[in-house]
Amino acid sequence: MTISAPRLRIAMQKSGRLSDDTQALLKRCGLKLNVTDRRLLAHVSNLPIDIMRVRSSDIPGLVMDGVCDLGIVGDNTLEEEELSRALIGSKNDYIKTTPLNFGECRFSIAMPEEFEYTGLACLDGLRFATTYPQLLKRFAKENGINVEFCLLKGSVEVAPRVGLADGICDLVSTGATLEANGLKEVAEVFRSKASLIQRAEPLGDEKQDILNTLLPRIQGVMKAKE
Ligand code: PRT
Repeated sequence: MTISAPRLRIAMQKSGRLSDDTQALLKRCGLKLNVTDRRLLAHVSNLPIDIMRVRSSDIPGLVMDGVCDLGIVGDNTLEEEELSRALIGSKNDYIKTTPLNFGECRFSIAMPEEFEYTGLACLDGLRFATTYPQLLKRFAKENGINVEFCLLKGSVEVAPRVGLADGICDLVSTGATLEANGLKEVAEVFRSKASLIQRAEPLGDEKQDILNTLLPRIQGVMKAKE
């Protein structure tokens, strides 16, 4: 029986806002990978690395549970999962190996344009539609206000207009989506960008050697982009 050498497994978003930048980063690091839409586990041909292509929201859990050695994910998704798992006592540790310079956005509270915003206190008792309730709850607690939330996985900006919520708390980059939906940003809750994360348990010598080859390349690409 032949025992194959360990391969470093990296989780990345299959399709969405982080997938093109992640794929470009890996290619600029010299990884030869053949990504086709149907192949969810792509082999890198010139290094012992496999790329697992999944939903962004699954990446923190896959790394925290040790299914993947590394993951590239937005800090918003990462911290939401960390807080959610803490609530139910699930394993939620990881190492943030390096921040990456793409996927920048802010997680902000936005209210209808006609709302008279006078400070965080005026949001007390209101209801917000959001995809990241734990991040919002943490912010509310830190600022001494009580908020209610309703969970929406997409089209969050429509919630106030249809009477589902008083306001929203969502990711913003240009602000164009808020404007198009009659909303204004009133408070920034969290600043996010993509990060490379690593499972908390030691990788073992062979996988650590692969990471030691990969990491300086990632940092070099990031530096060149600055
Ligand atoms: O579906 P999956 O589980 O893979 O993840 P996802 O639903 O989070 O996917 P995706 O592709 O929408 O976002 C992936 C990650 O990209 C997010 O978790 C963030 O870390 C990052 N990112 C950066 C953003 C944005 N910018 C962003 N603007 N994610 C979403 N948006 C959306 C926002 O929700 C809003 O609807 O873009 C709209 C606002 O954009 P502007 O430019 O009009 O302000």
